[in-house]
Amino acid sequence: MSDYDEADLHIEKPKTHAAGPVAVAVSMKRALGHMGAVRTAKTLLDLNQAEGFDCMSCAWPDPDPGHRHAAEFCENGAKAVAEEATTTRATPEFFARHSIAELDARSEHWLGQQGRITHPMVRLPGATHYEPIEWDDAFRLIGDELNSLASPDEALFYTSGRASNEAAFVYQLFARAFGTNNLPDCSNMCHESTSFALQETIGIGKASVTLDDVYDAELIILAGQNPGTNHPRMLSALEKAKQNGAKIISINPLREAGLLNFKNPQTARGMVGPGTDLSDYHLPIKINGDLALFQAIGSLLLKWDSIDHEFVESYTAGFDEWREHVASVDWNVVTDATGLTVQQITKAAEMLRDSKATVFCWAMGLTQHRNAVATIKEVTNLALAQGNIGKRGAGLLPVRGHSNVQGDRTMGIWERVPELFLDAIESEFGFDPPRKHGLDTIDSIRAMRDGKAHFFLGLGGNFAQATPDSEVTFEALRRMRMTVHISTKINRSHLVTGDIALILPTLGRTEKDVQKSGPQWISVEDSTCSVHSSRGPLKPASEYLRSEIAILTGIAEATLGDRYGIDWRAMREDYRNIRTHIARVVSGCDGYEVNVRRPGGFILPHPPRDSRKFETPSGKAEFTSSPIDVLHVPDGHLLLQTLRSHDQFNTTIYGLSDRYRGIEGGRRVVFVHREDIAALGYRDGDFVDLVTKWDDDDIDRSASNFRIVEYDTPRGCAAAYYPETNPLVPLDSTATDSNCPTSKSVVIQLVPAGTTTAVDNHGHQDEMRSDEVHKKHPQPHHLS
Ligand SMILES: Nc1nc2c(c(=O)[nH]1)N[C@H]1C(S)=C(S)[C@@H](COP(=O)(O)OP(=O)(O)OC[C@H]3O[C@@H](n4cnc5c(=O)[nH]c(N)nc54)[C@H](O)[C@@H]3O)O[C@H]1N2
Ligand SMILES: Nc1nc2c(c(=O)[nH]1)N[C@H]1C(S)=C(S)[C@@H](COP(=O)(O)OP(=O)(O)OC[C@H]3O[C@@H](n4cnc5c(=O)[nH]c(N)nc54)[C@H](O)[C@@H]3O)O[C@H]1N2
Ligand SMILES: [Mo]
Repeated sequence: MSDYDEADLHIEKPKTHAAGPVAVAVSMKRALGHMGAVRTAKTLLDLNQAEGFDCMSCAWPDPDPGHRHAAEFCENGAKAVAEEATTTRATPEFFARHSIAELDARSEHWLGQQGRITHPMVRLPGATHYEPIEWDDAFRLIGDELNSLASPDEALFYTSGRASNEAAFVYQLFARAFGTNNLPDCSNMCHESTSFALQETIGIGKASVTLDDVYDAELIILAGQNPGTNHPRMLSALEKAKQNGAKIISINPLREAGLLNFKNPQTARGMVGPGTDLSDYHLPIKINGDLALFQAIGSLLLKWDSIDHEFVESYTAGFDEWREHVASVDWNVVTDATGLTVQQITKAAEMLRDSKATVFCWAMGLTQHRNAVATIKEVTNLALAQGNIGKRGAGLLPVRGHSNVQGDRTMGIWERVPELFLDAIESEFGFDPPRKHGLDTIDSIRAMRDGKAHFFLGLGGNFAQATPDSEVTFEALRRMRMTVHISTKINRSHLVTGDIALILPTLGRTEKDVQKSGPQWISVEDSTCSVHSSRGPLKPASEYLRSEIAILTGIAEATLGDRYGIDWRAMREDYRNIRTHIARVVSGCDGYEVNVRRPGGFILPHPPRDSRKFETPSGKAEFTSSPIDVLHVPDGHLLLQTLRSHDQFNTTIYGLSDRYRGIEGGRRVVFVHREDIAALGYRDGDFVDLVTKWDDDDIDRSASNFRIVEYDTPRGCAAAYYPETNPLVPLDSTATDSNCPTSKSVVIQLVPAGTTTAVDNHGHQDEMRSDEVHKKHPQPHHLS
C-alpha cells in the first residue's frame, strides 16, 4: 500500500540559487502531468492577470496591470494550480472502495493525489465508509445538529485563508446570526503574533507598505522568511529593488537558496546567466534569537543617534522608556541568544544607520515562538526610531501566507472582531450579534477536548493536520457529534471524524462559478492591503460541486430559516448583493463593487501608511519595552523549527523534492549541525526518533524515523518538515498574548530509532501517520 518508498530518499548539496530554468521545467512538468496541455495553457496564462484569477499559493501582491508578464506566476503557483485543476477524481465509487480506516493509513501526499472530490459525502454514525448524500439532505442534517446544541457556543466555525472575501463575509454573518463569535482561523497559527503586536503599537495589524515601497527601499530586511519557496514572486520584486540600489539583510538560521541568488525566469540573465545576488549580508541567527538581536541593533542606533527625532516627537509615545531599556542591553545575553558576534550585529546595524528608507519583512520565523509578539514589537521599535513608517520606500511588511488570509480578517473572520464591526453588522442586518469573544484555534481544540464543543465546520483547510499536538487534536475531533468540511480534495480532516462526518465538495479558484444571475466573480486582499477580483477559467471538476457561497447560504437557510430576515438566497444568486453589504459594513469598502472591478483593484486605507495617523488609545505609535526572554534549551537537547519544503503547500504535499535544500525522494529528515550530531553520539545518515521535552504536562510526544542530515544551521538548532512534526508541538505551548503555537521553538531530543520495525526504519515511513507511529514508541528516553 505504499505510494513511495522512503528508501528513495537521497541527499544532495543545498543549492545556492533559486528559480531559473529548472523551476520553469518543474512547473511545466507538474502542470502537464496533472492537467494536460490544453488545460495547462488555459489556466497558467490566466493566473494573476487583471481579468484572470488570483493565485492561491500566497498573498504576495501583483505588479500594476500594465507591468505584468504574460506568465505572471512562479513554480509553486503552477504547482498549486495543477493540484486543484487536476483531471483526477475522487468519486463515490472511490469512497465505496476504500474504508475510512484504510484511507487514514495513507499519507497526506497519497490522499492529495486521489484528485478532486465530486459529490457531497456523509459518514453516518458507526459507518466504515463515506457514502453519497444529496445537498439538501446534508444541509438539513447540519441545520438539525446546530439547532439541537444547548448553546451556539458549542459550535466551531473554522476558516482557512483561501476563502474569498464574499464567502468569508457570508460565513461570519451566518456564525454571528446563529449566535457565536467562535470563528477560529488559520491565522491563529500563522501571523496572529503580527496582528497582535501591530494592533497595539501602530493601531492596525497590517503591512504599512505597498509594492512600490519595496521597489524604492534603500534597505530590505528579510527576517524568518523563505521567499524562494513560499513567496517566489517576491524574488522578482527584490531583484527590482536591488536594481534600484537597495541592499538586503537576511536573518535566518538557514542559508535558504532564495535568499542567496535569484535566476529570474523572465529574463535571459536569469535563464542562462549568473542571476542576481540578493542578500548583501546574512545573519545566521540561532532559532528564537531575534528579540535579542533587534534590541541590540536598537541600542547601537541610539548610541550613534541614528534616530528620526522629529518623527519620534510628533508621532510616538514611550520612546524614553524604550531608550533606557535597550541602552542597558546585556551583550553577553545577546551573543548567547543569537549565536552572532558583536561584529556581525554591528555590521547589520550600520546598514540600518546608512539607510534612509528601510522595509522590514518577516514571516513564520518570527511569529511562531513564545516571545513572538515581543519580537515583532521590537521590529516596530526599530521602524519607529528611524521614522520608517508612512514614508516612501519604508515600512513594516509582514508577508502573509494564505492568499486571502488578510481579506478574511477584514471581512470579520476573527474571534475577537472589534466592536465597531459588530455595530455595523447590527445596523445593516438589524440583529445584535454576540459581543463575547469567541474561541481561537487553540481554545477550540481545548473546548473539543473538554467536551464543551460538539460541532465543527471547516471552510477549507485541514484542521486536523495543520494544528499542533496531533494526538490530542485527533482525540478532540473524534469527540465531536458532527464534523463538516467544505473542501476540494481529500485530507486528514475527513478521516479523523465526529459521529457524523460530511464532506461538502466545492469549486476552487480556477473554476467558473455560475449562479442564477449569471457568471460570478469573487474578490481577495493581498499582503499589501490591495483588493482585487478573481474569476476562474475552467469548467468545474464535477457538475455536483457548489460554490462556497452556495454551500454556506444553504447551511444558513437550513439552520436559521428566515431569522432576522437575512436574504441568503439573494446573496447566493448574485454576489453583488454580498458586496453591497460589504460596502456598508466593512470600513474602507465604500464603493466596493466599482473599486474592486477596476483593473488591479484598489488599496484599502491604512492610517499609518497614508497619513502617519495611529489609532491606538494614546493616538500615537507606541514604543514598547520587552525583557529579553531567552528560551533555555537543556544540555543534550536541540531547538527544533518545523518548516515547509519546496514541494508542499502547508499540509498539501505536492511531491518529495525539497530541491533547494538537496532533499529528494522523502520527507522524514532532521537537519542538524555537524558538531551537534557528533556531540549527541550520532552520525549523518543515522535514523532517530524526535521526542519533545515539555515541562508542563507528562504526555510523551514523539515522531519517529527521521534521517539525520548534516546541515549548515547554528549549533543547538534543528529543522524538520511540517506537518510530520506536528505531534511534537504541545497544545499549551503558545506565544504570549497571540496564542500562536510555537511551531518554530520545540525543545526536542534525538533518540535512536532502534525499537522500530525494519520497515519503519528503511522505508514507507511517510505511509505511516506519525500518530500511529507514536503508539509503537513508548521509547525509553535516551539522553546523550
Ligand atoms: N509554496 C508554498 N508557498 C506557501 C506556503 C507553502 O506551504 N508552500 N505556505 C503559505 C503560508 S500559510 C505561509 S504562513 C507562508 C510561510 O512562509 P515562511 O514563513 O517563509 O515559511 P516557513 O517554511 O515556515 O519558513 C520559515 C523561515 O524562517 C526561518 N526561521 C525559523 N526559525 C527562525 C528564527 O527563530 N528566527 C529567524 N530569523 N528565522 C527563523 C526558517 O529557517 C525558514 O527559512 O508561506 C505561504 N506560501
Ligand atoms: N508545525 C507547524 N504547524 C503549522 C505551521 C508551521 O509552520 N509548523 N504553519 C501554520 C500556518 S502558517 C498555517 S496558515 C496553517 C494552515 O492550516 P490550513 O489552512 O488549515 O491548512 P492547509 O494545508 O492550507 O489546507 C489545505 C486544504 O484546503 C482545502 N482546499 C484547498 N483549496 C480550497 C478551496 O478553494 N476551498 C476550500 N473550501 N477548500 C480548499 C483542501 O481540501 C486542502 O486539503 O498551518 C499551521 N500549522
Ligand atoms: Mo500561514
